[in-house]
Amino acid sequence: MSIRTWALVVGGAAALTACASSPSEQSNEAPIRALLSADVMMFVSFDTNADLSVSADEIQAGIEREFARADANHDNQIQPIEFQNWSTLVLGGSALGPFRLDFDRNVDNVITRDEFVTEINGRVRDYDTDSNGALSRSEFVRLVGQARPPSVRRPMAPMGPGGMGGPGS
Ligand SMILES: [Ca+2]
Ligand SMILES: [Ca+2]
Ligand SMILES: [Ca+2]
Repeated sequence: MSIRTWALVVGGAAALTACASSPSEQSNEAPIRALLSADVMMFVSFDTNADLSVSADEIQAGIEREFARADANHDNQIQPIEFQNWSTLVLGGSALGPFRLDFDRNVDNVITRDEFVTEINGRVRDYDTDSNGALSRSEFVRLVGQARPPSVRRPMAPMGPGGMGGPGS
């Protein structure tokens, strides 16, 4: 699939997400499958060995790489302007999410390393439907009716055992 086509799929998914709250309306039709969040573009870029699977190691390395990319002034926090720049580069803009407040859970206007790691690992768990710790391409494609709106996140929980934790875990 060309990049152009792929972008259209993502754009279409954004439009469809708006009506995703009524799965019953789709009951007489084939399920709609789509990419639902711009974070897919980032996760695909984590596949450094190009085996089409994003392994746990690749995810950890990718999170570190993206945090470093975002933290342009190297103060170990992502300020709003830094997030905006990062979002434009990595997520293709701020239209699709994940959004800054998805990361900044305590709404103190900065995204700490822990907040960044926690949010991305949470997204990994959401995508990892077979819970094998790696993400395959098919796991990024969802039924629209199963979509979790980007702004609704489960409360931040302590990193669980076996979680792909941050540098301190
Ligand atoms: Ca890989
Ligand atoms: Ca910073
Ligand atoms: Ca914060």
